[in-house]
Formats: sequence, C-alpha cells, structure tokens
Amino acid sequence: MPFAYDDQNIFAKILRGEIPNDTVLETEHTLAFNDIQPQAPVHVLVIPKGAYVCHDDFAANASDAELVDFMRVSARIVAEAGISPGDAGEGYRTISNAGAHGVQEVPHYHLHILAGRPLGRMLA
Ligand code: D5M
Repeated sequence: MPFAYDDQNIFAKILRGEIPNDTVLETEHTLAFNDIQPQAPVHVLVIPKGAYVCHDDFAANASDAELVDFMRVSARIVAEAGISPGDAGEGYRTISNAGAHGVQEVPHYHLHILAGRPLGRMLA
C-alpha cells in the first residue's frame, strides 16, 4: 500500500516557506535545520525535500539522486560539527522515528543527528 503523505505537516510547511527554520545546510534535494526542542548541544534534523513519510518510504521510493544527496548532507553536517570519530571527534547518534511505535511526531521523513554530550545507552 502506498504511503499517505499529509502535506499539512510542519516540515512540509517549512519546505514551502510558510514557517521559518534555522537552516544549517540546504541542497537541491535536502534541507538540514536545527531542532526547535534540542535534546543535545548538537541536534540537527535532515529532511528530504520530497514528500516521504518515513525511512522505508524514502529508502524504497526516492530517486538515487535524492538518496545520495540526503546521505552526503548528513555526512557534511557531521563533518562541519567536528563530531566524526573519523576525525577524532566525540561521536554522535542518528535516529529516525517511524509510525506509532516509533513515536514519530512529524510525518515527514527526518533523520535526527545528536551530539555534544554522552548520549547514554539507548536502543528502546
Ligand atoms: O521528532 C520531531 C522533531 O521535530 C522534534 O524533535 C521536534 C522537532 N520540531 C517540531 N517542529 C519543529 C520546527 N518548527 N522546527 C524545528 N524542529 C521542529 P519525531 O522524530 O517526529 O518524534
């Protein structure tokens, strides 16, 4: 069954320029901005500009160009924040909540990038 995308969700409004955001990085297919309720010193959300509901919708249905751009933007956020273990940074966590059990609040696919403090053991 195809995903039902609600174009009134808050990230759709951000993408249409109807409400402001604190942009970190923008490319042709992807927008990254600071979370309005940060859970860590670094808390960036990366979203595709296309209308995808959650991770598996995006991963299954986005174009190669969208997928690559999204991943490269996420890498640039990490690099520019200086948090990559590859650059001797302190590390980070990526999270993507999906659906009811994933406790997804905004039904537009997004990747959380959290860093800047020890994040604790968290798998559920
Ligand atoms: O998380 C949704 C996240 O979106 C949550 O951390 C708050 C954030 N949020 C909500 N509205 C805004 C605006 N307007 N700007 C920036 N960040 C926002 P979820 O994974 O869906 O539970």
